[in-house]
Amino acid sequence: MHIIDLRSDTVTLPTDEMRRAMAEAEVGDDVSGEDPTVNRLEALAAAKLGKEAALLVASGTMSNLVAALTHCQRGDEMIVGSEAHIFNYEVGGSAALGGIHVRVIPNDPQGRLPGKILEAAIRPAGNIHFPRTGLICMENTHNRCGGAVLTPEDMRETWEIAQRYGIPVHLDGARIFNAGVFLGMDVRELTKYADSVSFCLSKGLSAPIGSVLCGTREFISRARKYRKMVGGGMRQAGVIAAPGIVALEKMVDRLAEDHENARLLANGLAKIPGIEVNPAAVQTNIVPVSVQAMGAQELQKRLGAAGVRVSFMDRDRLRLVTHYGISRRDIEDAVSTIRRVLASSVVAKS
Ligand code: TLP
Repeated sequence: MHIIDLRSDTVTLPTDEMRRAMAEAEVGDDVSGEDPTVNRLEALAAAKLGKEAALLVASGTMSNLVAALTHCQRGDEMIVGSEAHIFNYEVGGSAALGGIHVRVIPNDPQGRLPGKILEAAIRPAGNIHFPRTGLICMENTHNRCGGAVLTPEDMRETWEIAQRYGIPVHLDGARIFNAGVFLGMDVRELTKYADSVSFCLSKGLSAPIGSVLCGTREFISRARKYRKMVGGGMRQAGVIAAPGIVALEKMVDRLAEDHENARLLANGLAKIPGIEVNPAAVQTNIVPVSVQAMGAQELQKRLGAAGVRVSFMDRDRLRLVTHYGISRRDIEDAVSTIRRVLASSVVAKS
């Protein structure tokens, strides 16, 4: 059976060029700053993100954790959106490992932090009872908000509030290049509204491993120490950096194809009774689907058995993600399989 894997863009496999780059990479001990390929990737990433310096880390989760540890002190409070990946899917690492108190405010459906609510959540200085607000986190594109894109104006609003109170801003830009491609804009138009930015090489950009944390030279040199502390100091990491360079140089523009496939998928799914999807809300490569016919977990199981793998969001929501390796034909096949599985479930019920 041909499996169509729409669980995540994390399932992408490295391209042939990436595999060759890994095999041929010039390497050295990166803990001592001696891996030329890692150094090249970090310089390239910093330039593309419009920051002074960058740090290769093992994963997006590690990148966000290292950013939080570098910005905050123990007992500080970090403001995140209720739908943020940092809050929902990172095992509570900043609290468990950094002693950082997480303050959650509701995201709006687009993944923004509503200005008035954000401002009200910032702790006034000088009161002995309060933790210090040490960091504000944004996410773009926004995973749990269906791959929604924050515009430069959205990000500027949060940034200006943070600036007014002297609070640093971290951007979880795991899929920031999807946002740039959607907006037809250089990502630096977005990243200029954050002090630090994390982005992932191993999602839509298809590299096998790695994320990069970017910021000022001073911030990154402190972050380097925290990366070591959490066990993320890698040695001949050039074999990871080499496909990352290919990802940044060759795989960004093609994200448009994933966005087009996601729209095709959403339009196809919208015509199927028993599920609900809003094609107009699909901006990038993530398609969230509300399930009415049965529990989301049950539908996920039935689709998996029929060869379409999707991911579970919550009791009545599934998520489908398009990526490198998924063709237009796969989308058409997935839609007809989903239609068939739902139709047979309805028949079985009656
Ligand atoms: N997201 C994964 C899962 O963890 C849910 C996915 O399949 O989408 N920030 C954002 C916005 C992310 O979507 C992810 C991964 C991360 C950070 C963490 O990256 P990794 O998986 O490399 O630790």
